Amino acid sequence: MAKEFPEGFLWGASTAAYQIEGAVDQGGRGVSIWDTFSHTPGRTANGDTGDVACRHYERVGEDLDLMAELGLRAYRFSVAWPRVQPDGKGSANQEGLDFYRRLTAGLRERGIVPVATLYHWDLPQALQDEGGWAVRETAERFGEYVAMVTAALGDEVGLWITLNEPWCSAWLGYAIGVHAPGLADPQLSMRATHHLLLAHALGSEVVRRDTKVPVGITLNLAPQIPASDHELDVEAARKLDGGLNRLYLDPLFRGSYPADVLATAAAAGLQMDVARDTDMALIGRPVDFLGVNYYMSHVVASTSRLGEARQAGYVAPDSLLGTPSAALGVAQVGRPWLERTAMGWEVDPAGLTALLTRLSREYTKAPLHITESGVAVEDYRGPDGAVHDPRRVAYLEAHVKAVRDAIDAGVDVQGYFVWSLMDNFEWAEGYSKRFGLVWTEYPTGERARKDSFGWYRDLIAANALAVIG
Ligand code: IFM
Repeated sequence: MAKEFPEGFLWGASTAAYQIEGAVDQGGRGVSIWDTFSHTPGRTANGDTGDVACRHYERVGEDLDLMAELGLRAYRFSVAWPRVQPDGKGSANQEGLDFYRRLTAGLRERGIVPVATLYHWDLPQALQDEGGWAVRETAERFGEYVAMVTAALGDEVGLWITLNEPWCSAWLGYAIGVHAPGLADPQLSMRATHHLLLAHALGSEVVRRDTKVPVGITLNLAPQIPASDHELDVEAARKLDGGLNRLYLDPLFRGSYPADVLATAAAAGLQMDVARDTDMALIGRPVDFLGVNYYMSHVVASTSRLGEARQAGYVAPDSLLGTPSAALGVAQVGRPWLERTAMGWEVDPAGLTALLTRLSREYTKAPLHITESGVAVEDYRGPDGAVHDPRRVAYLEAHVKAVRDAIDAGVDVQGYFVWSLMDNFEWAEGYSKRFGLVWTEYPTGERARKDSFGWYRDLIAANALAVIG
């Protein structure tokens, strides 16, 4: 039985500039923190960099045609700040803006709504040299950069997204150090968190001033499920929910940082010491929509109850010594009965329905867009050139169904964007992980449609899931 989606539902696919464009030294582009990071020995798998990536900068016409063939209603891309403003300050680089003008015009000609993310992790290196997101000036510079982009693209874009996944920028970049700029100082992550949220607020003001287009932010959110209903496990899950989800949702939708998260941070010697009261009012201004990137949920146990968690069938790490989790007294435990992706992430479509209903119940009635959902699979291209990826089709089908369940429960979900249109540079994992509907042949950049491409094309054409189990 087919189940239809609301008319006008935005079926899309997502990418990000550094992951696909390549051409890092063309068109007047400046150096980004990811150029520096990926060129530092030992930082990425196989020493991979985004220098060439998918050659999207040169193959943009072919990619637009692929999107049209797929029947996409929307395409989410990101604008590379160092292409537009090579040093993160000073005048705009018209050649960089022209690239995004051509891309946006090409989308419109094909009837595809452009959805533009203004920051997807590629900070100009020159701003990093002055402190990056750990300093307030970067948020102020972001507002100026946004004005350059809106002056060029303005109302041609259908949805503006200020930031992609600020948690990753702040914590993977400044505390855990596995993303650019590769620092290991959690106090800087606290400051980066605040300045990223401030940048979102300042950037949103500019979009509102210069366009009539809806503006929002994209967060990576993941339910943290207690391993049992014991109060210690419930408390452990609440701690991780605080650090990953509420640290961003509360300021955006309630205008303040959650008190329990600040208290946990303070106990670890970390302070939110750069937030000004006037900032919070700005950050808490309503968004027009919220972008949700969903890949997984986690089960969380108190470290004092790992034995009980094992007895209940969870897989618990043998030693947490020296990990941030140990300091917090919490541990994420595995569910061996769940499928895992090539990234090692547990597959839990029901977690998406739970997340969407929670957002609507606790945080916002603004429209939600799933701005990323997808899976890395160990794809293989056969001698005939075909890529059969039934696991990706099953994954996407289950997650689209989970979205449909949320809509049935009354949640206003207006779009679903597959991560990703094509295989690309998966950050610290380099080119070793493939998320695409389209296979990228490295390093030539040749494209090949995977089976999931045909599956998604048919879904979009029908605006319905063929079978609802
Ligand atoms: O590739 C990333 C993307 O850049 C941000 N969200 C998660 C994806 C998969 O890891």
